[in-house]
Amino acid sequence: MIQKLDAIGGQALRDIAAATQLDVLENVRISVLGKKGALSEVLKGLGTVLPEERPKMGAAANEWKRQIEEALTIQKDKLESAALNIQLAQERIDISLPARLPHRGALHPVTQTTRKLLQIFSRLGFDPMTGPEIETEFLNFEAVNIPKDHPARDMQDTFFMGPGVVLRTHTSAVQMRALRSKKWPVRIVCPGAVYRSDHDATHSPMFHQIEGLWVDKNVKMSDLKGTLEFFAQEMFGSESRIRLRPSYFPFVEPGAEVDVSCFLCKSKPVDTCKVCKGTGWLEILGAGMVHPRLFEMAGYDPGEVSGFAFGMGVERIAMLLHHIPDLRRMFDGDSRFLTQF
Ligand code: FA5
Repeated sequence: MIQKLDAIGGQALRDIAAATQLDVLENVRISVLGKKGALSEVLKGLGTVLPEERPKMGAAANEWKRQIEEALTIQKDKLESAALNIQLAQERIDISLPARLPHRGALHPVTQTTRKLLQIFSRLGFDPMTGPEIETEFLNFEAVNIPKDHPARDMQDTFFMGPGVVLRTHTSAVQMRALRSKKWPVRIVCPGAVYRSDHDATHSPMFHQIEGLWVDKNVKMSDLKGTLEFFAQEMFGSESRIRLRPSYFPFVEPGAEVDVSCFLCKSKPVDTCKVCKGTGWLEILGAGMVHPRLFEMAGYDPGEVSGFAFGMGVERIAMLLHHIPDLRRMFDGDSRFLTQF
């Protein structure tokens, strides 16, 4: 039996030393020390050995077991550290390579333009105020003097969300919210998205407006003109002029469409000007003196206060500033277009 143990032990040590892979080493361990391994089988046979021989046999078997386990541990450590060295060599990082810069986003031209507009008006004391994009039909229309059968409703093709609820068609809806919730004086600018069933190179079904409203004692048309002149010069350059053309909006009286002098061809309009098409003027907003009906509906006394309001399209202003020919590009999400701003 001793010879058998020596043969098994000797062979196991040679197999362990020859193993170059961890799985091969594990197979050697199982074939010798596993439940049905060669050494385990011999130990199971100890019962058949003469009682006086048994301690000697047992001690010899345990000694081989110890030697084999020790050899397995040493070989395993050796193979593992060799595998680790190979892995480290393969995964070596070249720290001298230049870093890949993260892709940085930028503010959308509409956001940039809105922020600039709010900044300009804040210097004249206008505070920002917002209202909901899903608005009651009442505040979007009736409250700003556009009753149900009024032809002006056709001017703005409306998206209805349900009975009496619309996607607001203009930020003028915020005017009545302001008048109802505040006591005069009121001096606010209201930025936000508005929606109309409209779609071509200069019209988008969703676009942004900024509404301005100033209500106080003795606010005059000349205050409106001065305010808009300041805005035009800050936005388009100090040489900019504005002109008011009579126009109709149900919520103002009198009402005007406001043009700004073309900042590209300046005072000498040229037929080829891409921006103003040779007219020398660009239409940028609607404005006027707040209609007395609105004051009455909000519980103000039109004999005591007066005010002006204006509303402009943010995309149109961004298009003019950056010479963007098609408004729809702003909402395509094409980063080649957006990264130019
Ligand atoms: C209005 O919406 C009025 N509420 C403005 C107003 C406010 C007048 C206060 C008087 C007093 P209008 O429909 O013209 O008016 O729109 C105002 C601006 O929004 C336009 O000058 C234009 O710049 C922009 N606009 C209108 N429709 C679109 C559209 N579909 N896409 C992009 N911009 C548009």
